[in-house]
Amino acid sequence: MQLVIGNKNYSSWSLRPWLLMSASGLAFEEIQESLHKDDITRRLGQYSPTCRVPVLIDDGVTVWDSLAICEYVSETYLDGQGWPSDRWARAQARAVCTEMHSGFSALRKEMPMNCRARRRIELSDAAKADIARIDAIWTEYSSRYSEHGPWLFGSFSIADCFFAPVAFRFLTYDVELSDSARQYAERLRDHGSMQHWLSAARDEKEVVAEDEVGVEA
Ligand SMILES: N[C@@H](CCC(=O)N[C@@H](CS)C(=O)NCC(=O)O)C(=O)O
Repeated sequence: MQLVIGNKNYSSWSLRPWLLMSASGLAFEEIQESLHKDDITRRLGQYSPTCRVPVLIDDGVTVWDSLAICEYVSETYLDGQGWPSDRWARAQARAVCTEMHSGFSALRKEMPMNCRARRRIELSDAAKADIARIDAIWTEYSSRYSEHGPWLFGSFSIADCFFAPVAFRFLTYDVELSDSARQYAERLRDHGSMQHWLSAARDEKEVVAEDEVGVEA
């Protein structure tokens, strides 16, 4: 099984399925493609019709899009354990993932993932509203399911993977959070697989200018 990803420092969508697969102990080969604009459509187009990463290649089948990959991996290799086992928790986990997948555009645009950097930026009201909503999600679910484990829905799930890039963003741009949301972000960043990703991101030398925003903090 191969997972095509972008630069670890910048590729927020790649981090999601990579984290699920890594945290679950699955064996897979990483193929890394630069997100530098040079020839990007051809390079990424070798793997997916969308010319985007991540892409999973398994047994001759190609799956593109981070959520579709996580669903496939959970169903094929984790006996469905990528999602919470309780039906209500599972529905809510899917709801927050799809909210993340299709929303938070101000946060995404103004705060590109840039794991190794520490920056100061001015945020729009829309980005502040996105942060407040994420804080509310992290606070609500990490407390509601706390007796089942330390993650958003108790056990580690796809929902944690979907918010993992945001945890890195909040560190990069030094975003202030409520105590419970900050504690959840710290737990996520301290996860062994997240630390592996971060250390590889720090070792990367390439700079993708579009994703470098703000002033050095
Ligand atoms: N909805 C897609 C988004 C994938 C995406 O936008 N990936 C970015 C990298 S993080 C990309 O491939 N960008 C290439 C480009 O913009 O040309 C997913 O969930 O996988």
